[in-house]
Amino acid sequence: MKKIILVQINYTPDHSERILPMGILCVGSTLKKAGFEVELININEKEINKTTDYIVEQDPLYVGISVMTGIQTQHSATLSKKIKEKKNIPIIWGGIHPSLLPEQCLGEDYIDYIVISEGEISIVELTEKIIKNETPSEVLGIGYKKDGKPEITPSRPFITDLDQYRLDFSLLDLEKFIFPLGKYKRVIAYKSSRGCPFNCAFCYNNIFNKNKWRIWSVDAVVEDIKFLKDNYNIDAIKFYDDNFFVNKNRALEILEKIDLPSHLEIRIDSINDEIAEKLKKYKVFDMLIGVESGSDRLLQLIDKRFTVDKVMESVRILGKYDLPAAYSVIVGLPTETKEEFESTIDLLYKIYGVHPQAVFTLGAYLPYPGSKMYDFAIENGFKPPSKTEDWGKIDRFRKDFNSPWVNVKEVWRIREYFKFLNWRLGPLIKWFEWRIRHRFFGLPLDIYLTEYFAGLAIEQKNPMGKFLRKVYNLTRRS
Ligand code: B12
Repeated sequence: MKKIILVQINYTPDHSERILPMGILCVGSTLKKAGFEVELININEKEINKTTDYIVEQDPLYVGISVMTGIQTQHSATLSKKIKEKKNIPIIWGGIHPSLLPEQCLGEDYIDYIVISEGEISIVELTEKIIKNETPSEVLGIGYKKDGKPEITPSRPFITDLDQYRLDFSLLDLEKFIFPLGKYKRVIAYKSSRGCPFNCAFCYNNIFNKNKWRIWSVDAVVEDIKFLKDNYNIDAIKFYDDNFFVNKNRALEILEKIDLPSHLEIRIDSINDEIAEKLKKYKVFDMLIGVESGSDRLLQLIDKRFTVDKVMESVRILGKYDLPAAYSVIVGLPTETKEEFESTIDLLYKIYGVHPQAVFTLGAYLPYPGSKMYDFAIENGFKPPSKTEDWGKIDRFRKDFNSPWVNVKEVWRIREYFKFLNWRLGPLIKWFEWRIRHRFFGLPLDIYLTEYFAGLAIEQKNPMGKFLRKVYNLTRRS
């Protein structure tokens, strides 16, 4: 029988090719368990041509591609088209993008089937139908074409016992997915749960996960991580759960039992003294926290269920325990006023004042299909692409993203200046602080220079890079 090839295309500029491709690993694991031969290919955008030739030569039963909305959509469309130009191999798209826009995806000539939401069971049933050359109309949670028209089957209930669906790490060369992060040298990505019970209006969760939080048991998680520690010498874990702290006791039990430093996401309103003390004790070395906005009206609009006062209360606690955190905000929300935009910059600067370990990330709001705020965004001027590959422009990495509500280039500059605050570049820091305080974001020559020299120092490519690294280490210590 022909083998199955599963592909995920990552993007070199953000080094995402080092993050474990969990989507194809999940579905690949169940396909293998069901007895199919399956090969996983994780490539970057520069390897599309080479991979097309390889796939055509292998002539698999089908190619399954994991697709997120953004630049990955565009690259996945390119790969699919190139394969189809050379050979009519069936192409299946799975992952978040086809789950949110099934009809638009099936409208493309180069996509034959889509799998919606959780893929583990649907892909096995669909594979059996493809082998028998039967119409997959009874397979839940998929889309196919009938006389060239999209047909979507009823949705599939979520897996109730995720422990029955464990990852088969042998499908990948894990060494390729171990990356350095901060002072840790061998970090790997991992997800211990799916979904989130909250309802943030910009997030994919309410449609993709229907606000249902599902988990692997503590024992299963601890066993996986012990395996990674014993066999791959992992020195830290980066949890990619949508919301790791939904059940506080479970989260803390995992952190205690894995006995490894970790990076995780947590809601700011979960922070109190008791939690902060435990996070410190269990060696949490970084956290991504969405504080989203400095305006209570906008926090309400996006249904965050906390206020700016609550944010500051928790930030003070994190500062007191000296816990590193990256605070993320969204600017350019529909209906945001100039004052509200300013209040978000003020909030970040205030956090910087009370939490010295803080890092900041600031992004323009990008409407994602399926999120609660999507229709509101369209009513307020957002024009969604009508072709699948055009979703490639809806990406934070593209400066040509055209937000109706904010100047994306200015947002990028502000983000850079906040990033430099954290780099502690000696006396230069005063200059960046001045820029932020006076909202002077024009003539950003300093950004290009700082990025250039920082690049040299990080890569330590030549004597200049090594010298800069030394200077940087000295200024950090002082
Ligand atoms: C890791 C991650 C990344 C990594 C990905 C790197 C990598 N090598 O995988 C990086 C850092 C690159 C990244 C970047 C971005 N990300 Co991201 N990311 C995630 C994160 C945290 C985990 C994704 C994951 O691996 N999930 C685990 C797998 C198992 O779940 P899954 O992909 O859903 O897979 C299941 C099904 O979808 C399906 N399936 C998946 N693939 C396939 C393939 C086939 C063939 C089949 C049949 C089924 C199938 O079966 C799987 C098992 O049930 C999610 C949030 C989350 N907690 O899930 C956000 C998330 C996917 N990212 C998101 C966003 C917005 C972005 C960015 C735009 C960030 C930004 N704000 O600018 C960029 C865009 C990059 C791009 N488009 O190329 C959104 C997605 C919105 C959307 N509509 O796609 C999410 C949901 C976060 C959020 N809450 O908003 N991200």
